[in-house]
Amino acid sequence: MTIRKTLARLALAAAAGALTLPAWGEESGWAQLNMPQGVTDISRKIYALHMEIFWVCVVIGVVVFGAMIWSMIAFRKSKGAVADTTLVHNTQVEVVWTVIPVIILVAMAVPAARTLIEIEDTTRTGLNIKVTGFQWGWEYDYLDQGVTYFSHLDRASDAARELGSGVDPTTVPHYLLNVDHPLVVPNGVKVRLLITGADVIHSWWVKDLGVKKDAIPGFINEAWFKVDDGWTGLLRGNCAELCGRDHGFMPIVVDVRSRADFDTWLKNTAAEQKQAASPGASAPTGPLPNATAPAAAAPATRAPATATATVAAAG
Ligand SMILES: [Cu+2]
Repeated sequence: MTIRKTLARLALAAAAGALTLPAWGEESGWAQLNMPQGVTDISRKIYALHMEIFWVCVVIGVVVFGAMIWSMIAFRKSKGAVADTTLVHNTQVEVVWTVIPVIILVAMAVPAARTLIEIEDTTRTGLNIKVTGFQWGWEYDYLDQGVTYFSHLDRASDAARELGSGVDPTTVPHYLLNVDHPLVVPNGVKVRLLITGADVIHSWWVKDLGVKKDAIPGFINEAWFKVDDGWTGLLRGNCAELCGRDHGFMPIVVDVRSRADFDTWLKNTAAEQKQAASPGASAPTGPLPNATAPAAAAPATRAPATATATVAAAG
């Protein structure tokens, strides 16, 4: 009786907990259970494939388990059922149950292969960015513009995650999902990523872009995305390869801007970095070139203070 009471109480508590779950990311409710549709043509094609195959699985599951359960109940021994052997080694039946799965597999493979080929097509890109994963953060290198900077977990999350910090993580906006310097990209432009690792294997994963690629030391993996024309905003992602102690503390933020905004940002950042690197510039640990800029613009426009110092501090 007491066990039953305890179980009932636990079930009630679990139900109450499920109803009051905090919102995670942009999605809420049932959308959290499914993969997102994303903001690129490819991410929507991946979603469509996922749904198509999901429904194929549902139909097969219902038909197979339905027939199985019905047979077990309707033709049980206690009802006096006798095994029917007409289907054993029946050529017609064997042809049918071979041909139907082949048709289903081909119907799934054709659109999947088409999308895969498109995902691998990294030609005709408008912007090339090298992405290097390291313990623990990301380095973004705009190859043709000479802009390079490091992206780390934001300070608020970093402070709250310390043992005994006294900070309630639920009070930190986008806890463990925010960075100091997001990857800034324009919309409507095909962006090619050259992904590699500096120490161990990481994986650059932003679900809304439909990109998840391993960052392997000594190898360069390619990926690309083209955010819908006119879409602006922040996208969040994570390292998707268990890479060590702080694997959970190297999020990814992608700041998608209009073409004009992006060009301005790139020009300013390139100028700031050039100035910081020139002889006679202030010491690397000094204030950032545009530290007085409005707070709203700060995260993306700040030049990376010097990467080596920051990386060393992070380890
Ligand atoms: Cu990692």
